[in-house]
Amino acid sequence: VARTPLIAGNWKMNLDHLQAIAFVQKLAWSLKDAKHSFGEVEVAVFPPFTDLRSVQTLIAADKLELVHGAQDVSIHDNGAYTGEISGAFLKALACSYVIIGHSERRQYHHEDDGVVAQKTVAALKHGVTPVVCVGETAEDLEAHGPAAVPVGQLETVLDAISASDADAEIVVAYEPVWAIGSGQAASPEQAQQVCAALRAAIVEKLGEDAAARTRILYGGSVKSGNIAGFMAQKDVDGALVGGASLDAAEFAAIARFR
Ligand code: G2H
Repeated sequence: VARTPLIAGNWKMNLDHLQAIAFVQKLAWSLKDAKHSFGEVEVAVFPPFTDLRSVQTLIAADKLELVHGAQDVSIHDNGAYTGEISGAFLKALACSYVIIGHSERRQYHHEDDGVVAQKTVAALKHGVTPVVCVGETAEDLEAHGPAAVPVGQLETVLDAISASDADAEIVVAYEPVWAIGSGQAASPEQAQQVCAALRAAIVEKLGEDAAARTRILYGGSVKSGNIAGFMAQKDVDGALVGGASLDAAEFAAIARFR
């Protein structure tokens, strides 16, 4: 199965809606001289919630070769949940994707594997593809080795998908917590080892076909200087980029990884 690579820019809590418009215009310009065309590589941006309508409108009006997604979703559909944003709202804003279970949400908002699984099912229910983040801390790595913790995190999500009648297309992002924003990326071989273990877990829980279709991204201090090494790995199908996605020329260079 040929999996379309996905280069995803997680803006985190950066750029307001006016800055977002200027940034996306600059990014679209920077991507114009990409060596490969949209379709061969999918490029996605993940702005804050307050930017989504502006980014959606700009992408549609200028027919930009970009898609957009959100950084989180509620487990609920609607109702008295102050501050929450439902999958239905994201779908209405034409979000293709939503990041779920980023380590910053796990750390600062105490999201555990159960909540991450519920959010994944909620996104699928509303037709927004979840980008499910998993990864080990430095302490996990020391205590359990490289793959045990991320595989365990993913298994909880896969069990919830199996138990629901949701359509099963997900994207998985392997983000070792020790590599996030640290400038110290995993090696391509380390990333491949864990991504292969994650794919094996998908084979076991959802079957060969689902595993062959599922894109698995590496995230954690990705930049234009190290992207090629990750993309050369058999089980790495793209990248979730944080800091480097806030520089349009640099992010476009990452999307031109070949
Ligand atoms: C990990 C990553 C993007 P960065 O959080 O999700 O950020 O590329 O800055 O390490």
